[in-house]
Amino acid sequence: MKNRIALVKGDLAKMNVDAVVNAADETLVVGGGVDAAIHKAAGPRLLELTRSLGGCPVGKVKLTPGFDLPAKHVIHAVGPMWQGGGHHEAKFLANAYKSSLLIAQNEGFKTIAFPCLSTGIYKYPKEEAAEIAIGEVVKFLANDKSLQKVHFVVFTDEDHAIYARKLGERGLA
Ligand code: AR6
Repeated sequence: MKNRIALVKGDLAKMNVDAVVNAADETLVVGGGVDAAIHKAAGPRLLELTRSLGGCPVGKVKLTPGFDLPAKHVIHAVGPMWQGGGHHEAKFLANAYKSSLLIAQNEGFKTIAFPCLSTGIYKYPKEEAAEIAIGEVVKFLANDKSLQKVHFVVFTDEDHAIYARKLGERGLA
């Protein structure tokens, strides 16, 4: 398990993997944060395509090519907006990770990179979100033989510290 999980601090849009997961919103039309970085690096063909997809519900994903990104594909995952915790946010966030992993498995992808879904503009508490992210990936990898590497790509020192500690506690760092 340990060698199938990596913690990276940096820009998700620079990851050379089969798929990067984008923190999208339900419209799939360009926003801020990591979504903006992905669209900037992927070029205008990505926005042209995502505009035509009819959106995506919270907790679900849609797959596109990566266009000008180093990544071959983008899995557009819609995480929940934090509303205090009583609106099934944890379930929706877990579903966004699960749906991303499932589509990667179905497509035969070997490598995937996640940002910290929902923890920026959507304000999901970072600790709780990291627990869900790591928990879902570990659960999935335990029953999967196809994915070789899951990268957690963190952008801030704070997220790096949270993930390093949580992975360390599980013997995965
Ligand atoms: N590489 C990796 N991580 C990044 C990057 C980057 N280039 N830029 C930001 N992050 P956010 P959300 C981190 O706000 O909270 C968009 O407008 C950031 O530090 O991108 O799910 C969508 O269209 C944070 O840890 O996504 C939606 O409307 C994480 O990425 C909305 O934002 C997620 O922050 C989604 O909000």
